[in-house]
Amino acid sequence: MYNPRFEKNAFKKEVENNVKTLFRKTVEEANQQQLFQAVSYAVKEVIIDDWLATQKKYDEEDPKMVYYMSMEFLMGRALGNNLINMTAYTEVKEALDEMGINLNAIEDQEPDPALGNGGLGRLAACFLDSLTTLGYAAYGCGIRYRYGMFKQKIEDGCQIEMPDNWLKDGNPFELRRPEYAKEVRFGGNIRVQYDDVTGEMRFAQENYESVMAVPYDYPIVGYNNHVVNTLRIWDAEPIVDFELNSFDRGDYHKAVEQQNLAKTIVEVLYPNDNHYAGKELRLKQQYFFVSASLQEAVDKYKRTHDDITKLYEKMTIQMNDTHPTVAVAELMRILLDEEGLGWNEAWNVTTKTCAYTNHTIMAEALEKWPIDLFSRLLPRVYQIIQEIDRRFILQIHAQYPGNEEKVRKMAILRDGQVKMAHLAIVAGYSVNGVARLHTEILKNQELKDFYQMMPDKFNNKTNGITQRRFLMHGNHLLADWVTEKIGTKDWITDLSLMKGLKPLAEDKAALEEFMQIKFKNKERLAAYIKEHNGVEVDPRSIFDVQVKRLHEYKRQLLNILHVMYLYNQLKEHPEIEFYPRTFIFGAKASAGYIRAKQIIKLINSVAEVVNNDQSINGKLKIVFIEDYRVSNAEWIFAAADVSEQISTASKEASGTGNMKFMLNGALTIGTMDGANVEIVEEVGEENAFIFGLSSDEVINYEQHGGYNPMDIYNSDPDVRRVVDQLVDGTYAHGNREMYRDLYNSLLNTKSSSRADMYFILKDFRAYAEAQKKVGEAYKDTESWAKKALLNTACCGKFSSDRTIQEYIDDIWKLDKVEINL
Ligand code: 26Q
Repeated sequence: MYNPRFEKNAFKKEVENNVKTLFRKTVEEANQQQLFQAVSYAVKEVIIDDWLATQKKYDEEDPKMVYYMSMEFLMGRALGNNLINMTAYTEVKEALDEMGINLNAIEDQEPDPALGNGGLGRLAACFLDSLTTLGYAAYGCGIRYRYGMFKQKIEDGCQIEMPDNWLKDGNPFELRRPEYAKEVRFGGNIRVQYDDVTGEMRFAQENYESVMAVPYDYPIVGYNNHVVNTLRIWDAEPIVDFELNSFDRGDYHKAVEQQNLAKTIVEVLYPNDNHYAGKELRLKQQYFFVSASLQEAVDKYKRTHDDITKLYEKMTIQMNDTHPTVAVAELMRILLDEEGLGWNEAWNVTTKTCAYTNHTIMAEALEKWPIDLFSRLLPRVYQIIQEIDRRFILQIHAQYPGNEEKVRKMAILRDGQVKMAHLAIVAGYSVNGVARLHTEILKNQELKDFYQMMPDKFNNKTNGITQRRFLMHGNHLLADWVTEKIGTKDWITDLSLMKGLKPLAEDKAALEEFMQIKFKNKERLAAYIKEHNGVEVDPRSIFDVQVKRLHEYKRQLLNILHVMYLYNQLKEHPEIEFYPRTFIFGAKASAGYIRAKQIIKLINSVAEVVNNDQSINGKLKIVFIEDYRVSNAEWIFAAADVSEQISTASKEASGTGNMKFMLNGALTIGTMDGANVEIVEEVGEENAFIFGLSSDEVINYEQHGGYNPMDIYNSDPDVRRVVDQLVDGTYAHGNREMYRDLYNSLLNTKSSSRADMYFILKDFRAYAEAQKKVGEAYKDTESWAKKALLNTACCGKFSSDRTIQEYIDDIWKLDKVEINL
């Protein structure tokens, strides 16, 4: 497609000129990083026109917009993705080729903006892509962390965390917007004043510390529609830099304090995934970006509207988990204290504006802030929460007279804590889970009392992923093939069209082409592994992949114990028929999560032993990919034959990696958990390998104190053997203590509240059986190809475009915008 905005010669000139003005160099002299910058600025130049046009359109049409508030946006690299969405990738690649610049090489120069941990952060990024592609007005609101997710190095099999200074070379796509800076206040005390005229109470914060929140805007480019939305992430700067006059220059101490506060607030992303740590700085971060975003949102509204009580007609706020939930109290504060509304009016606006998405039922992930900490840091916001709580308890009493049990279970303030999920549910007009099963568990177990009291708020929005990044960009061979086979590119914005591939399941030639593409992607990944791990893997072997954050509930330990079991089998019965397999892992562990780090070490230890054992003829290889992140994920999904989705049933709210694998034609081995349930529903149970306890069974065991893993240990010699190998030195150069804690976690009640909390031994046999079926199925090349192709063909439901349309229809009710240039 000819794209006049990327007229070749003009674009080349622009790149040349950028190299000159930015670096005082010629294209020949510039290094790859400088070329990346020069090209990115040239691309941004084109984006800016659409960005302005979009803004103009929004000003004219005044559509309702969504503010997606999230502590995390795991964007991944921008350059390639922007080019794809501008439908200019091929042309720009050609233009650069002519200049002797390799687009892929310079794409690789871009630091991966890792402003997120895992699923929740990546979901936010996919949502912005879909919102913009569908033509809806949206702001992403978050934090511009100086250091994103740490870089992972593996040394001696252990994870080492290195700082991710992603901004060190500057970021060509960002735009600093100091004109929208907002002051955010912490601590101090609240003084009540009475208005001389009206006698009304006014609340003034005194003796507080404050910082200036300064926004940086990132363009979010829609696919082929000229719509550009904004990700607005906030940096903190000392107030003194802004208001020299109002600042008491004598107070040097205070100036330094403010400097420190500003620096520390945005310093680093907490690398916890599904784990609440109760750190004061984390609460500061939350309030910091929420307050700044809300102040700006209200200002923006007021620039063109005068009735603040109608705010909810023009904007809605989606809270990505409880992390930004302080938004409900901050919005109340703005409406009460700054806009002068009465409580009922303010509450009416707030409860029509805020909505909440829950991403987990893991108890340790629930945010419960100690009241003393919370009230000290956010005194006025705390007062408001007290009043919300007081009124809510009255409501409970009215609905359940005399039922103190209900109050105890549902109150927002209880046991010295502020329960953020309760606040989000009480103040939100919508509460949603992220997969059907997850939402059912919320309604019937975790949030049952709330569901009974306010059933209409609850709804499900099964997650999705963007095919633009995870097929078009990550797997262009398959993308082109799909276009050719279904005869249209429209799947790029309507993934349901993938079902047009279904008839090809009976077309041998097509199946061969499909598997040939898979093979090429496996070769590409094998080369990456060779370069980064120094391990030779055979692209003809089955690529069995588990990539996701490391967490006990995700059961990487089950996977590696099974690999140990396979190895034992191969050693003992060298004659057995065994299709060669490569087990690929990628995972970061939270820095403080010791047991997760032990599992990483174990995987690497098993890899070392197995990969170097000549006697098994390379039939088994294990690879731990260092620094798993969005950019290498794109290649990994493209190359996978088998997708490991083996969480303890009921624990994984949805999962989204599972969908990326499916899209790329991998078969799922998994439990009936999260979105796996819906994946199997779409593709058919015969095209996946489902095993293990159901969520009902798990929940039932949990309600009865667990199960006894010793029964399995004593009765299943294969299980016993691998468990014993954790403490017999096999994988620890003779050291029997190295994995003692993992051993204890499986067998010993003292090491954790329950032995084998995640039912690893309980599910082991079923998992091994399912894996056996994988091996058998793969031998029948044609039948495997069919199953793989059907996974790609049936993935339509799992586009984030579908998810977003549901959010819009059921929750946000946004107005669609069209840009005609
Ligand atoms: C909380 C308090 C303090 C510090 C950190 C945190 C914290 C940070 C990140 C708590 C949770 C997270 C991330 C959770 C997450 O990624 N959940 C995943 O969300 C995905 C998108 O909905 C789902 O697909 C996954 O199933 C879910 O685990």
